[in-house]
Amino acid sequence: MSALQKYQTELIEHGMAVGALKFGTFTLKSGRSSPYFFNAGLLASGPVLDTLSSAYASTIADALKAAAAGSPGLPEFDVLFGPAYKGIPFAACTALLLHRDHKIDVGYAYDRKEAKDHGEGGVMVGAPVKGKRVLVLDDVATAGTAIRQAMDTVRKEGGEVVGAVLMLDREEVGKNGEHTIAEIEKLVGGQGRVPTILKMQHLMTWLEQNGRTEELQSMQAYRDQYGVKD
Ligand code: OMP
Repeated sequence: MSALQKYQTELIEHGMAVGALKFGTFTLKSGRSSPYFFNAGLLASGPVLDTLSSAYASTIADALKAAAAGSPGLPEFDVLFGPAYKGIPFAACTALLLHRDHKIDVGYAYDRKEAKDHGEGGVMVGAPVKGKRVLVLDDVATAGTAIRQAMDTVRKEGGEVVGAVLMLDREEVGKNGEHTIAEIEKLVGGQGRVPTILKMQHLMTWLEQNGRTEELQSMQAYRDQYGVKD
């Protein structure tokens, strides 16, 4: 079991308190029946947004430092892209905190779900991504469909996706049996380019620390079926 950082415990406990992180039985977009679900859309108050955006910003800053020191990590980028709708406030707040707390200055952008045919037109709003190095920010990755879609949106607009940052890596395998995050890393240039705040194993550590044995057992059974091999 992996140790929990303070910001990881905070995010888990805030998530539980507002009903964003739930244990039970849930059908996922991929059709899998899961013993837990993390709905980032419910992380919707000032304090919770602070916890989440601070965690995104620290995760990005650490990954940039790692790469600068020659370890797997994130290369420098120009624009943070948060896909509509949930990604929009998260990208905006994270760009703010990268500036305020880490002295990292980047633009932020997001898309519209429906393209506009008048005014400024197009699907993109915010900092232009054309010809820019873009970091995609998203909430959860299971089979990788959502994150791939976000990457396609940026590429169609002429941006170069150099990495992605996620709130939760559910540590599942995709259709070809490979860890979803490893597949995405390959698409954006290699290991270390998709840092995540939380992994499924962190949720399991938290359940263990809190004596929630039944839920932990369901998590382990699910992981044995759909998860990466430990
Ligand atoms: P993939 O597109 O399969 O990677 O699943 C990720 C998406 O599923 C997210 O963007 C959410 O829309 C949704 N989701 C969650 O929000 N939380 C979860 O815990 C699990 C899922 C999911 O359906 O897999």
